[in-house]
This record gives sequence, C-alpha cells and structure tokens, in this order.
Amino acid sequence: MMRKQVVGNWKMNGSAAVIGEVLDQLSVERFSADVSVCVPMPYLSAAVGRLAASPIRVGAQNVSEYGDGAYTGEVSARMLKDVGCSLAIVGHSERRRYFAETDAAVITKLARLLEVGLFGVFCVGETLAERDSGGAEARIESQLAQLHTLMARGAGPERFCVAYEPVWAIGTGRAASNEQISSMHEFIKRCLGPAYAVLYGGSVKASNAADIMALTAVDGVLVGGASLDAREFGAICRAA
Ligand code: G2H
Repeated sequence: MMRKQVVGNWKMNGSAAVIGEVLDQLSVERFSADVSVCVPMPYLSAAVGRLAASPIRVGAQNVSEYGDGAYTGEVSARMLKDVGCSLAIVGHSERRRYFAETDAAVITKLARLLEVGLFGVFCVGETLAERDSGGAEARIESQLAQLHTLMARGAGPERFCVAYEPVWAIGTGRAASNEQISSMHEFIKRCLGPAYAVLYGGSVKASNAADIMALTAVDGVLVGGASLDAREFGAICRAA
C-alpha cells in the first residue's frame, strides 16, 4: 500500500523564530507518512537546514512559469532545487484567485518543476457556485485536462500528485464531507489512472485527519492553518 502523504502549506505566515520552533519539534519525530512542509520562500534555506537530519522534505508554495532570466521578483524551479527543495505546490486556489493564475500557467509551472526533477503538488478545486450548480466534476476535469500532455511525455505518479481542495472548504473550518471527498477523489483517479496520488485539502485538522485519511481514495492531506502548530501538525502526521 502507498504511504500516505502529509503536506503542510504555511501560506504567508510564520517567521524565522516560528520556523525554528515548529521544525525543531517535528524533526525529532519519525512518522509512517511521507511528510513535507511548504514554507514561505525566504525561509526555504533555513527550513532545509533545520530538517537536514529528518526525512521531512521542504517545499515551496509556488514557482515561476519562466526559466531563469529577466523576470524581476520571480523564483525559478532551478533555484528551488538549488536551495534544497524537493517539491512545490502549483495552482493553489489562492494563487488562481488573487494572482489570476490560469489553468495554462499552472500546467507550465508543473512542467518547470518536472524539468528539474522536483515533485509537483497540483491543486484543483471547485467553487461553491460550481458545486451548487452541479458543475464540480466538469470544473475539476477541465483543470486536469492538460496533465495528459505531461503524462504522455512520461510524467508518472512518482513525479506529481493532485491535491483536491474545494474552494469553499479552504480556511473556513468546514471540511468537505467524507462522501464528497471520496466521490471526487474517485473521479480524479478515473480521469488520471489509479496510480496517481490524490490528496485532500481544506480545513484538515487533528480532529478530522484520521477519518479523512482512512478513506480508500485518499492518499494523504494538504494542510494549511493546522500545519503552523507543531503539536497539531504532528498529530495529523501520526493520524496517517
Ligand atoms: C487549503 C488548505 C491548505 P486550510 O488551502 O492548502 O488550507 O487547511 O487552512 O483550509
């Protein structure tokens, strides 16, 4: 059976002091899940150093769709690899919503990660309006569509996973129901093939993580707010 994956997404939170505290506490534990933490860009190197003796991997929350060059303010996939990152999240709904990232830009970002050998966490999710109108699966299918081009070029399940994050469940405290999660994860696996890992994200916390990860079609979780607290995040990692 595939090991569960637990990915922390700190979003634009934390400080050098918080990184030290949280990562030092996590680094002494050994989890049965594959655990990663995606910290803000300025703290990547420090996180890699703090976790040098730990199997916990460090990731970024975004990557440029461009290669190195005159793109002020951007961070390339090569740079992420250079500072010791193992993975990056692409297409998070907050990037799509606040920074107008399109499906085409997100797939290009994933391709950049794969080019340098970084693992991609490819986020998809529908809005409440899309779900209420019966269009949730169609929206997810359209977000997944261009993955097939990368898959045809050899991007197998060891290169990326999908994170299903219904927009209405993000940071709201209201996770999707187990039935909603199972049904959409099964749909994603039918679209891509059963070998691709599908993580759930959206108000995952210590109190619901075990139930969510017990679902057959759930290969792990992407955790936002609850990943900033070492005790809470540690409990989620142990629930896998
Ligand atoms: C969804 C999730 C992590 P939270 O964005 O990506 O955040 O757990 O705070 O809902």
